[in-house]
Amino acid sequence: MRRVALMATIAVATIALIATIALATIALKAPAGPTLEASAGRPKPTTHHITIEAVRFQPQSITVKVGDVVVWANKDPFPHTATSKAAGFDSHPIAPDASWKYTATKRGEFSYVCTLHPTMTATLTVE
Ligand SMILES: [Cu+2]
Repeated sequence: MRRVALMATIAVATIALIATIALATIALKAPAGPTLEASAGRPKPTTHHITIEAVRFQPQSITVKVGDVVVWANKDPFPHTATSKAAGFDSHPIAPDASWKYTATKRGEFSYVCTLHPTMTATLTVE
């Protein structure tokens, strides 16, 4: 009889151990869910396109969010720049048919010009 009781105790202990391992495995896998949700909740950066054509920036005024990307594409047959008047950004000359990409990291309203054609003005607002 004692032997049977011992066998039963071992069986119960084994089942308890297996259950503990199974629960620990589930618990270890659990953090994957909340991590994915957190990255999905973050807003995705948007890319905004500005065309430089006929010695003009189009659109003249644009508002973007911090982290967004702004791309200036030069469609004229000569170079242009997109240079903020205050400290912010400077494309340096963008060749014909080339483009320049800027990630808007700084908040504010940036008036900018083409340093090669100072009558070309526009505004980039980063909020
Ligand atoms: Cu220009």
